[in-house]
Amino acid sequence: MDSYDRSNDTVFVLGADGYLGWPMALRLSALGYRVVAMDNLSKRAWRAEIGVDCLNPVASIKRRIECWLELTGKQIEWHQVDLANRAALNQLVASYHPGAVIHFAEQPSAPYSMVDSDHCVQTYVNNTVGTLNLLWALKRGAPDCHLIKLGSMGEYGCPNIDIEEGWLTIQHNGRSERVPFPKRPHSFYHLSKVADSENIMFACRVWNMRATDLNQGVVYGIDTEETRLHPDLATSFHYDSTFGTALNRFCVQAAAGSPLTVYGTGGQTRGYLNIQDTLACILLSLRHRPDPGEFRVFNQFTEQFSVNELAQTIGEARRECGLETSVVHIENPRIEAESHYYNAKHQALLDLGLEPHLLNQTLITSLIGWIAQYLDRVDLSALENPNVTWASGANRFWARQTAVDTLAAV
Ligand code: USQ
Repeated sequence: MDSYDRSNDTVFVLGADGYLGWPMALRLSALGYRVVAMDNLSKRAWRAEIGVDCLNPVASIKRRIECWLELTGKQIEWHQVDLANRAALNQLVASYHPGAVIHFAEQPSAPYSMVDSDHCVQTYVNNTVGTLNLLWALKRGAPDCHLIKLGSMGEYGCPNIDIEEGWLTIQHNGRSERVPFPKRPHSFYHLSKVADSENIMFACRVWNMRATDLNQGVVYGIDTEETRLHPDLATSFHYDSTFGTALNRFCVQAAAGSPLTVYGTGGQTRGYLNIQDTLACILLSLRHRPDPGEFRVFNQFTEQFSVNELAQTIGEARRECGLETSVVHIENPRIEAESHYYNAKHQALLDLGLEPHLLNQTLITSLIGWIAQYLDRVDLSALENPNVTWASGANRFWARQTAVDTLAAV
């Protein structure tokens, strides 16, 4: 691992219009990196497809960048590009020679990938082909570049043994080998991330590339130092059952006075982290590069909770404010273990200096306070039962699709 602090280097942020990509682009720009932001804006189209907007109004990417320039005098260079477009990608890599690429540009929702065969294939192609195109473009135009790829803790699934950080040493017939930790993911979305991990590992092995695969847990929160400077710099906050993640969604349900929708018995345990720690982890990875040929894996989360524990913590935070929250256990739309062993290691980023922002009642109360200002934008039906089930394989966003079609026709 070499230490790396060339903050005048060019860094690509792929998926820069998303929940995490946008705050990351701002943070890097604030620190003085030359930031080249790219996105194909597909998340905005998927949002229109499911028919539920973000909780907060989200400025266009052009307005976001303009607002950042007005406030700070700092420029973020912008390219609307799809990673499926190999020629465009090759050209961008060849002309900028990035020192690092941070790759968020994937379809991020497990339920979306389980809607039907069309959504599954779309997710798989978007994620894996995009990453393959990126690997080939880097091999050709910037072979020394550090690829930082957002993977997922869900790639591992819930094995009955401790989850290591990427690797496992096994003994077999008297011999020993260090192998990638076995993966048993929760959805086709997570499977697409497993395929990415394999492809990146292969590229490091055969082309001597350097990469960090960040197996990230469920991210929550909204505020970063930069996004709070102006409403047009805010990141997008999803609360629907397709793109909203558990804790963010529960906080909106609590703010709206709706019951927290625990799927099944609620023993499902996952790793969680604050959005501020996402930025910190990626910066630590950026500043401590792997060696050429090294495929490095970090488990990127700070705490683990069951869904029941999350609901309970939110209930306690509300009680502190004199408010009551109810919880409803609904039939689990996913096929996943609801009671299982879970102990995932997450030491590597702490060793690099991560100082976690842990979940507490003050944080939940402040998040709910932020949510409250947008309650008139909440689509209450999106807080209720999810409309994608793992078993069906023929789900549709029917109810809301009609509304979007009508809008499109106006
Ligand atoms: N869950 C509920 N009620 C809800 C929503 C979710 O009980 O209203 C449960 C789910 O069944 C699941 C757990 O909460 O057991 C987490 O679900 P989630 O929707 O918050 O997260 P998930 O689908 O796993 O995916 C999210 C992000 C994904 C990221 C992943 C990290 O969408 O991009 O990769 O978190 S991880 O969970 O570690 O795989």
